[in-house]
Amino acid sequence: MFLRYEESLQEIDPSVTLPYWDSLLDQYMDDSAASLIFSAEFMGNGNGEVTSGPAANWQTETGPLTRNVGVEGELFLFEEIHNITTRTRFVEICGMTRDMESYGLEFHHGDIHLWVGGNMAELNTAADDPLFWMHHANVDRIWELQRQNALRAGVDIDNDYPTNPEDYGNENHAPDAEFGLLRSDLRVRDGVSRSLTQGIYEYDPTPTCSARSLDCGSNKLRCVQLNGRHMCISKTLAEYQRDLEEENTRPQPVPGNNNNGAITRRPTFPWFNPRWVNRNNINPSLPRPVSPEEPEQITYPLIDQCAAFEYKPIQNSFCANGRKDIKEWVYIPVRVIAQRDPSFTKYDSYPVRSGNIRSGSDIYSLNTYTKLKSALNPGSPNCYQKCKSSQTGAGEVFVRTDGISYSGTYQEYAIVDQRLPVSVSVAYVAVKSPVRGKTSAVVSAYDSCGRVCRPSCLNLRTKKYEPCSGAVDITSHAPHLYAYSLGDSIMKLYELDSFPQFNENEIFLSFFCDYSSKWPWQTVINQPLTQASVPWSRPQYPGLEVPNQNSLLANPTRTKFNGGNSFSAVMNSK
Ligand SMILES: [Cu+2]
Repeated sequence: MFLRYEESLQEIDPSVTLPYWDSLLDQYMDDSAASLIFSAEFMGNGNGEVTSGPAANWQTETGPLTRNVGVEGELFLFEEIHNITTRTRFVEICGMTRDMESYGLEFHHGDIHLWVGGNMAELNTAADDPLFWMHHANVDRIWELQRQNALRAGVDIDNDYPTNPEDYGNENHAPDAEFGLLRSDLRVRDGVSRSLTQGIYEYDPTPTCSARSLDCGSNKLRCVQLNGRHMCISKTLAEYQRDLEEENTRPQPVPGNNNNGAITRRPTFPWFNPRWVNRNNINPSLPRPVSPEEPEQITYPLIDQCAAFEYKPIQNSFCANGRKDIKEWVYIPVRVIAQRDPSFTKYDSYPVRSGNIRSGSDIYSLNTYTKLKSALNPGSPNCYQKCKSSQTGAGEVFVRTDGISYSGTYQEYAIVDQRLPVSVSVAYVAVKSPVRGKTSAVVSAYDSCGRVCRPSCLNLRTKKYEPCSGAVDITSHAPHLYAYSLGDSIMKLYELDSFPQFNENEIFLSFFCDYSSKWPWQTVINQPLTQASVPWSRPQYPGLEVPNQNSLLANPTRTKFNGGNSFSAVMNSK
């Protein structure tokens, strides 16, 4: 597909070659969203409507091209690419039922879609963003590195396409399915064959640096050392401009001087965070790469979990079934109960005992209260490496709606008090208006580290919340549990007559972000697809349905959330 794409571009401009976006260059920056790639010189701004760069003010079918970079998701990690490119069999990296977290190229590639956000985060609009093509060119590059490794191991590449339906997924990816792209002579399995991959294209190597050569080959990159390993990372726009200025004020070469006047200096890394620590978590039982390009002992930079961050606004597209209008949406309130993040270790308010400040554990910490701790019983689920935590104690919990009966998503976040062992907040999220027919949607919640929260729904009889799937049916029958605007939704929750009262019973969905290691939807797995299985499916209130298990249950053993099912369907990226 990429060859055809490149050929088409070359019909207009023969000098065009496809660039790939090696997002590793951005991942290990302190603030990846500040990368130079999101400047006018490269891909344009990363937040909200794209108004600079080559795609400035593009109108797509679903409205203006938008991005929400760095709000959720994650860029490729060094470790992920290493794991994938050291496999020798294609099935190891493509299967949805295999160890996706270690080797799933498809699985990890979806995190970048989410990280860019906006158009990129939705399956049907992702290709609107030019970054999509550069990201996918990179996915293909990683695949090619794996293929080269397989060739070195003597794998019969031409016959390496998986034949087990569990491995290749849906029928469009069956080995004998049609290749498409006007090539009726080809089948999907031919996509890995030598005839289609050898001698036709190659990938430029990604920039590297070493102790001997700190030059990354571009003045937009710099070399950093993390745990003894040198790697190139992108500059921010500010760093790039500062370096350019320095360059301009540098003494000009003096004729006859041997070193041409060049100043040899080690780069300084003001943003380098000493808290990036060594990690040695490679599974020793993993097979070694056939031709390891890395030294025996590999250490990976661990990203600071407590990096300072700013809340970034989210630009929703308000697009439902192709109609782009906030009037097509209604608002529902969602309660978020968040436990203190176990990795949020210290808030600088300490107990004083016998006249001394005891700074081992702050006064809010769960560790201080044995009874409370055993009642809340926090786990330690898997999460994105680069998750965010604020020193003020304010934390984000994202709440997202994905249409079932319509095409469209909505994203919002609640700000929770991370200092407290447990705190409550409300987010107002939008779903398609049910005025022209019942609306079905899945509501999900997860924190900035990708850890999902457990949904529960109000049982109107017992007035208690009970585990549910988060999938809701919303009808226009009265009484409405939705409002036509965010403002009206707030008005429904509060009685503002004299002294504001809060009507908890108006909130039918509640999420508990408890850092449990358990799969949050456990209670609804394998229940029949009927509304009878849930306690409060009364007609006048939103009913509940079990979401599509195949799409939602990407991997029941982990709680890292991959943004719903948006990117579980793209398999064959070549
Ligand atoms: Cu993709």
